[in-house]
Amino acid sequence: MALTTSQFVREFEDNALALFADELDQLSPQQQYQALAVTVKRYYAKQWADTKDRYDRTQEKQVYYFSIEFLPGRLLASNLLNLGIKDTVEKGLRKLGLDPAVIYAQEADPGLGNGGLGRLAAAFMDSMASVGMAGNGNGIRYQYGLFQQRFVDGYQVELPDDWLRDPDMWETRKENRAVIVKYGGQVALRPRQNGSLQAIYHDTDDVLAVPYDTPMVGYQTGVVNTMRLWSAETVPGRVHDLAEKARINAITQILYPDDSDSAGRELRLRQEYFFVSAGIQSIVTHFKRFHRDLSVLPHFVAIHINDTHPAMAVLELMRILLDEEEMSWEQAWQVTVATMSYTNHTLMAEALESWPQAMFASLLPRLFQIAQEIDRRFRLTYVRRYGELIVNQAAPLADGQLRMAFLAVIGSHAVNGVAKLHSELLKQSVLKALYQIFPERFTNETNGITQRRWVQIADPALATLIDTKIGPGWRRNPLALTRLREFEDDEQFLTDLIAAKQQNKLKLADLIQRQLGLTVAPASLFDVQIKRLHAYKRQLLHVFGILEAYLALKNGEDRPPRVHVFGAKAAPSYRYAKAVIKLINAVADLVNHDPAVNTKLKVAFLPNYGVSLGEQIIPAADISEQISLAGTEASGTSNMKLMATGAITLATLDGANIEIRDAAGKDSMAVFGLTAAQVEAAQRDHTYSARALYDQDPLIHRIVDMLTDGTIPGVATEGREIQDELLEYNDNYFVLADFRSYLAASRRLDQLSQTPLAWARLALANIAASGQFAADFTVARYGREIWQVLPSQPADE
Ligand code: GLS
Repeated sequence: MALTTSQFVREFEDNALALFADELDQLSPQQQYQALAVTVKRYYAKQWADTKDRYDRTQEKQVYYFSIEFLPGRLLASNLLNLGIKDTVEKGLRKLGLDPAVIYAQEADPGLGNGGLGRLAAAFMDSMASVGMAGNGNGIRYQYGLFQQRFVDGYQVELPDDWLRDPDMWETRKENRAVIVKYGGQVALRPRQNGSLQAIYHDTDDVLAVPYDTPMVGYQTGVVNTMRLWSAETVPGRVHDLAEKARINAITQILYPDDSDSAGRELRLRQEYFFVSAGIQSIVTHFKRFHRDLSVLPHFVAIHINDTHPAMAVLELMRILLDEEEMSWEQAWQVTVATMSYTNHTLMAEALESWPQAMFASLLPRLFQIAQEIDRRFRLTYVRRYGELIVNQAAPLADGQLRMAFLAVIGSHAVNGVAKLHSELLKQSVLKALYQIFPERFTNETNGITQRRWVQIADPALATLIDTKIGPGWRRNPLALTRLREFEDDEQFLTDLIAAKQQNKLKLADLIQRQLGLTVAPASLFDVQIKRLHAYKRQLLHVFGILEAYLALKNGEDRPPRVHVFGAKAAPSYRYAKAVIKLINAVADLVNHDPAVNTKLKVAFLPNYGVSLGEQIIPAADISEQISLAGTEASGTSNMKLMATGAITLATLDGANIEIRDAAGKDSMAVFGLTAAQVEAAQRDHTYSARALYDQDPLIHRIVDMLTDGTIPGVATEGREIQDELLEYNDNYFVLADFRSYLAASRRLDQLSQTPLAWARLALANIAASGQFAADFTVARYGREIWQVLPSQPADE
């Protein structure tokens, strides 16, 4: 959009005055932020209204992305960038004597997700608007996001994430679009005249679902899509006692702080039904304003089930089509399957949700009847062809449980994993039986990231440098980054790349100093691992690498200096993960205070990792640790963000690491460890013995002993627990098995760092190859292959 600096300054001042009845310089930074946000809101409001109006007029197919998590990050800078007015606004702010960075930092980072899954959902929203697809988010407006993490004496302490304490400046409450969600009660079925059954509900608990809409501003497309988050309230005019009110408020009060762990609690089930039912009801209501015949729904609407949490969308759409629209079962089923699609995001058994049938039936009696009928028809249809065994393995109801992933596959026309390896493993393991029955439904859609946030906003030094070589075209079409390959022998450019990275490292060093009181040398290698804390991600392997370096340095060996940067939250109930947090902090204490090593080795564990902290860490990384046990990380996305800003990946052949290596070239990644097939074989044949490695390898012996022999102060309990996991429970994630090979790969990086130009060349290869991992391309593929919607602004892939 066209905006001059002076126009912006005038409008900003006006808005500040109107909001706070004061001049700008009298306002707190938070008030200045609010006035600025209001100003920006005015710049996109018309585009937002126009986009909605256009969708209504043209009836272009709408994608509804159902996700229990969204992690959009701060939106101010992103909205400015996408509107094309970031430079103008920043110039205006400076003219007024204001620091844009200080104002940006006023915005709360919406913590409405745990990790990669929620961040991916938010990236998809940004990308759909940016490629001109009609994408709508549907989720929960949690009053409290994921906890704020502090460290006290090295232990994780969880504080409430009261992200709505200052108002969310972007959301708009849409009272006029509220719907009622019903729980519990009884259902009676009565035959209708046309032979179908009418469901009559008694004694239900009713909750009002009020939507809050947040704009998803496309990157200079004029498209502004909507992310709709639902909040639970009491139904006006009904009498509720206090306990009932509290029960209703609880539905959208907190985000479950679990990632790969299914919380398995009734409240979670209520949450899931809440946003699913509200979302489907509002889709159908909106659709009926324009169409009489619901059988054409799949031509105009695609509903995406992001992981199993919204899988009951299948049941809810069936309920509405059967009970409210009086469709026959056959027709309702055909419409539902054609409308739904499903992404699986993990192989972790504990994350594949299933609900005790009794619990499900009492909270959602009508949905349970529908699930039973789906199960009955599924068995009937396929048992003759596939046999009892396979049908039992694949059916939604078994062993007293309702298995949501299976329901999602049966009720969808397309199912995908999130990286090539993951999509293959799905077919061979958890969804094997269903793959035999519905092979044509299975596809792969490798995850993606938004270079807008991670490069353009978070790494302006790199972004401007790239512009000087290939022009700004990559900002719209990240594939243009491949042209950077032409400069791999341009020493001046490589030197400039190093300088840009150095500038980012200085900034991170400053943050580490401020947050931890720890001085780190920006000339060191910054070795970064940022992700949820989970045994399979193997932060422990990284710690063992640090301990090996510690021993070597103590022994007088010389090593290039390294700073190990961690960011990770552990689920509050996940004991092992919390033990590893304590261990990392204790190792940090040990090495950071030991003058014999601390000029060469530092450990910085920054608390409260999230999108905003990621924006500060990622551009400063030299090494990206992607070291999960092969076959366990579905895709990973920090691997893509870190490569895009020129870190070199230290990785197992897991998740999307494999595709990153294929894209950037074999030598551009330091690969180590067992392959997924090797791990599978070792598990199947029981050939792995951690104890044997401990007994045979003196270095492993020494390091495992360090957990309990007092070398690392303060970890008597945690060290013992971790040691037991390794030796008594045979090291479920093969940390010891991969340790030697991890070390060797890490030492290769030490070697490489001795030749800065060679290092920079590999960094460049990674940056140049990162374009294909743009979420813009990922959503375009989903559009083509799954949702049958085309981007209106195709970037040339
Ligand atoms: C996850 C996977 O663990 C990640 O590997 C993946 O990148 C992400 C997005 O697809 O989804 N699954 C999950 O439950 N949490 C994740 O972050």
